[in-house]
Amino acid sequence: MSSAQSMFYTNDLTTGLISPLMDLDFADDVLTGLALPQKQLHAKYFYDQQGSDYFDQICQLPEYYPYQTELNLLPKVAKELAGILTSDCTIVEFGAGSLVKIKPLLNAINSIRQFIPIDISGIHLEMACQQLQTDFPKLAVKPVVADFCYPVTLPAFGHQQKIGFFPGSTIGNFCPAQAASFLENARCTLGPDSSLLIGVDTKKSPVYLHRAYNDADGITARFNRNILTRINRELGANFKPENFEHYAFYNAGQGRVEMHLVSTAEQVVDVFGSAVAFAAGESIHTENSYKYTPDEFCQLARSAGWQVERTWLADKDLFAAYLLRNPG
Ligand code: AVJ
Repeated sequence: MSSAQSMFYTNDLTTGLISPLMDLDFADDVLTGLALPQKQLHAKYFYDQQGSDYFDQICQLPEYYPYQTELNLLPKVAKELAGILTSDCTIVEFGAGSLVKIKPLLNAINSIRQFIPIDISGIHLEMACQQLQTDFPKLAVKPVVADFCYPVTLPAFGHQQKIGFFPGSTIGNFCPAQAASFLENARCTLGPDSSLLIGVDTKKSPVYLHRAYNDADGITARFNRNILTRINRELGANFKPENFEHYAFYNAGQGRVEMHLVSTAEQVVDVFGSAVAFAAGESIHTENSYKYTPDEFCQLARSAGWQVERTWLADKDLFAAYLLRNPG
């Protein structure tokens, strides 16, 4: 799969970015997902430019606790890491987004020489990198536009110590088996003696979770529906986003928040030349957001060959950060 994907990517030597030429994977994934008995779309497709902007707005919502909770925890984590990471090092961030969470680490850890942010949203990443470079002029910033669901080829590291950084509970978008294979891939990408600092949302009251994914201003609903607008624009579909309702709930059996778009009427949508029929009340499953108790997450990390060095729990156990170490 990784070789098929790399066919559509090219190295842009002027910016150092790797950018997609044409997204046939997207068309293929959408048509395959909409043909399943439970229609589904992969959550990574939320993040076009508009979707990345909506996500930034979600992070400012009082209901969406994971963002601010993790951000408040990071200075403490960074201070402890500064004591461990004493030789020159490279940080690789998976799903780097707006590059806010790397700042507490850069402020506290003087030995970081190089920063490699990986994100699927190219323009968003490029703009964030320009800002970061202004704030940290001596840091070598080497952005990579890529889908980290596949193994990613990184720019040369040199012989520096390597640290992966995967904040935001983005790992929650993967089902546990995919999360384990992501962790294994990351371990291979980062190599022997590397570490991974990862932020993971905890299990908690379903009422609290429900509020976080059903904000009063309806920003999460807009974020959810934007995936249809994107499919219309990029794949020539004719979804009417207003004919789909945002529906998010905690599925306790699976330990995940699910987001769906529910068709408010019987309708047929043209997608890339295919007629996709919806019954009234039928849904498209657009996202899973798995939550892990510390025990569950430590077990998952160990199953992927990592040692758990340190666990930090935020206020009221609302969020967790883990420092993993690759022994091999
Ligand atoms: C960025 C995947 C961690 O699952 O909480 C926010 C995305 N979805 N509100 C999450 C999201 C709805 C978020 N992640």
